[in-house]
Amino acid sequence: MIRREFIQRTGAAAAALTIGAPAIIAQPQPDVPNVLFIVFDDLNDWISCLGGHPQGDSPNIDALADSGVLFSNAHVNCTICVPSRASMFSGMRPSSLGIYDNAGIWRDRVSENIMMPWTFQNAGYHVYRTGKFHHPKEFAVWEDELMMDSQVRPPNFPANKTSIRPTYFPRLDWGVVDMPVRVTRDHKFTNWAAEKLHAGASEPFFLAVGYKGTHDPWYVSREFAEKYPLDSIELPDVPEDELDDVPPYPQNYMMQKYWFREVKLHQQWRKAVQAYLATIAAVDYQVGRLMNELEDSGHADDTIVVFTSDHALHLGEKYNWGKHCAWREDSHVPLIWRVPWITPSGAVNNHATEVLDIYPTLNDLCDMPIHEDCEGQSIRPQLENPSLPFNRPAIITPRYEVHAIKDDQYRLIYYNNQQMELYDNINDPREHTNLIDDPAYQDVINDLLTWLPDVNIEP
Ligand SMILES: [Ca+2]
Ligand SMILES: [Ca+2]
Repeated sequence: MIRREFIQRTGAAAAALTIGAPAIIAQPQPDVPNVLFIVFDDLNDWISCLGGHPQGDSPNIDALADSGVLFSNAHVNCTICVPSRASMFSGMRPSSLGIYDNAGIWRDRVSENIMMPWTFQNAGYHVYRTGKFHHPKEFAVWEDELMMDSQVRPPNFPANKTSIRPTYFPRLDWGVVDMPVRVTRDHKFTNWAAEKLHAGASEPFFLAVGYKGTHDPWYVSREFAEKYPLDSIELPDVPEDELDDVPPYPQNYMMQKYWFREVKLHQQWRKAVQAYLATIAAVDYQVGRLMNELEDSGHADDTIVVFTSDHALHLGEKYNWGKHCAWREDSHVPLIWRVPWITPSGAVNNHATEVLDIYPTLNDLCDMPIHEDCEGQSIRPQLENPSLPFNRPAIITPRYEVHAIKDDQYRLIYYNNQQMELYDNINDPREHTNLIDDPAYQDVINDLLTWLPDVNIEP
């Protein structure tokens, strides 16, 4: 089994690297490193190394984390696809771009010359892409690419056999399908990336692999769904009074309560959770295949691997469904770095950080200039010494003039009508209790408010 091979290999490598503590870096630095950038679509923290769901099972992602540094408290800067990716690939905050939803067009706001793949191309890299990277349209920067084709609709559509008809239909669908893994898009993305690696992709290369499987609708091959029998599925904990302390702004404008009501009304909650867990397992399998191919290609020792997701999502938490809010369910994503000549293996950094820093960190590691409007910062110090904290909180901007300030302990959410929420993530990791009206926290609130962005460009 491919995934087992990968775990065994990385396990052996990790053991070799961690004899004695601290871990010793074994690899010499290449003259010019390659980059493998893996971006998931809508993957939350339900992978096993983050533990967001007790049944999450992602042995290959875990093995990747074990071979590098896992940032366990990483957050996206916007909680929906287009603005999140525009921010991640420009190194600029959504509030500086003025892009807050999927209607935003980054080309109207910034030059392509500062966007990640162009800068790598300008630096002499060969840039390749498969699957979803920029969104919604891709551009001619790629030397070669495999487009993100449409998902195969199962013959028994809708797979959940319900009459759910919210505006989001037909995406609000899921189920077990008799579709072999080899016909899925993600499998083809892996095959294509493997071909690039094995065919002697011209070096240095920047290879972007954008897996789609965790974006709904969730159609899951039987072999992955069977790991999650329906009657074993654990549902998210949603206290009855959960929304009593949530201010009107998010309740009125930021929640897809209707979708969740529909899901429950049609007795689909458990089935959707099952399907999402199974899609994570399915895409995790692809990560294992991809990492094996990287090893077999001979590029593993001179390639930076960075792994993340464009945002997370709710499956019932806060009586909500989907994304685009300011809570942990929307912003908390996996972030893994493996830089064989820098990162120790099996290290975890638990400090709050933001994906905005990926771009300048890649620039730094590849000895490229960081563009002057970039608002991220290189986290090379944390890659070299993963116990180091960061010098600022993560800032999540789901909407115009709406920000969450996330530091190591707290999440302060500020809405543009000045309603706010405050959660203590150490004592209340699921953010059930809003502390905003408790005078004991006034200093904490005042301190976090100083991090609100000064610039808020209109959409
Ligand atoms: Ca997405
Ligand atoms: Ca609550």
